[in-house]
Amino acid sequence: MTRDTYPPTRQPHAGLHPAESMTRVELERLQLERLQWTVRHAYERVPFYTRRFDEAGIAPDDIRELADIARLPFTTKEDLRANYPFGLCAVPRGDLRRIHASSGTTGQVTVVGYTQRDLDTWADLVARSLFASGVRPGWTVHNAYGYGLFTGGLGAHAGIERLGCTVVPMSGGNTAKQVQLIRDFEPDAIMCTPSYLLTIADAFAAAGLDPRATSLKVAVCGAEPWTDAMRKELEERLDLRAVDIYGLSEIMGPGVANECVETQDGPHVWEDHFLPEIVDEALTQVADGERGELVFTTLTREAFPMIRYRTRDLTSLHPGSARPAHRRIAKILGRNDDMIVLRGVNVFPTQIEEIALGIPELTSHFVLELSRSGALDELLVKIEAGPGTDAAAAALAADVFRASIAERVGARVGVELVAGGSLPRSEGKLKRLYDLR
Ligand code: DLL
Repeated sequence: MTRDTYPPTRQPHAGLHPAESMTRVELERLQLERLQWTVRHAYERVPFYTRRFDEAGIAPDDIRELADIARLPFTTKEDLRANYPFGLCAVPRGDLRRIHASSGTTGQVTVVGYTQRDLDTWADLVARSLFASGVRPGWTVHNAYGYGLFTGGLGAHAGIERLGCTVVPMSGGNTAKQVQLIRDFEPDAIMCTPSYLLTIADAFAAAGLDPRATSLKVAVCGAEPWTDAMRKELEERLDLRAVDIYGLSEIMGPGVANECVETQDGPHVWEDHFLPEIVDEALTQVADGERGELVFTTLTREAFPMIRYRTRDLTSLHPGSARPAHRRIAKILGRNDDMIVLRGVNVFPTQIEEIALGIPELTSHFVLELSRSGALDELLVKIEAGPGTDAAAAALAADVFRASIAERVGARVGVELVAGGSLPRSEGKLKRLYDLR
């Protein structure tokens, strides 16, 4: 079974897809058609959804308007694990053209599969995301997202080609070679995690090279939470525009949402393919502008349709700006499973990052160590001071850092200055939190 509604044209090499300039009313009409298709497709093809919908007493014909989505049951990461590997697949195995997997924190991977049409849509949406980022056909794009089961490398790769650019399929790691090839091939844009871009900038500096003197004009960064303070740091250190790309394997991979370079005000969700909602802790939908957990329903996925998938990412929805019909998500605060609850206060690594980058003597190289003393949890922030900062200035900065965290986050934490270069450097997704309890 294929979708009955499909984009009228492929994403053009230059310029906008018709769906990007629709009115909100036109977009919602398309969303409703596609939601009805998806719900029926999932219900008829995936026993898990048949059972879930039957239990909830809802049938595909009950979806008459977009608001009816609130009657559908949620899908969670645990559901994906329980149906590992192909229980949620809605097409015959032979129709899958590719499989990706995301490594869960508990070790068990979750699997996603794509039909040819799913892969085409994905390439189109990454091309759309790159165009929104300011990348143009004919450019060379250095792709330092990891290749393999992770969706970052191959997902970005197909979109770079689809836009009509030259891809350098570098993958992650091997930082000295990244530096060398950026110098030799003179790419116009780079795709990698924000923390890895920082590692690359450090490697330029360590080699006595000016990171501001590269050919790079745009960095398309995502796959992990990062703050506007980090954006500023990257833009200043590398003299480029850093744009936010968001996505997750369960929904597609990179390119579910992307920021526009002209506004840099949070990723636009490509709502012709994904229907976003924000829910509170009671799993009730909240209004646009309010923060909660981001939930996605895929609207065109053939192989692995996802109904109300709970991402665990905390953010809020806002009206579209540079693409008026497509709502934006605010920068992700963090995942609710990355949240540290310290004596009743919620702490996110992004809050610490923002504060650290506001103190000139400190760097964004820090880790969080959670330990237990008696009945109480304690958080220690280990951080590197900037190169050339003398001991007295660094100690003073550490005091300011501790006090700012107490004031702005409301949490009492320990701060320990560690030697420059002693903390692990990112080669992809950065691990900030070490739970020693
Ligand atoms: O990280 C897909 C991706 C690759 C996105 C390359 C962007 C660029 P997963 O490995 O399944 O997929 O991890 C998805 O990463 O739920 C968020 O918690 C986080 N994440 C992804 N993009 C962003 C972003 C890829 N721009 C999980 N800002 C998501 C904040 C992000 N967090």
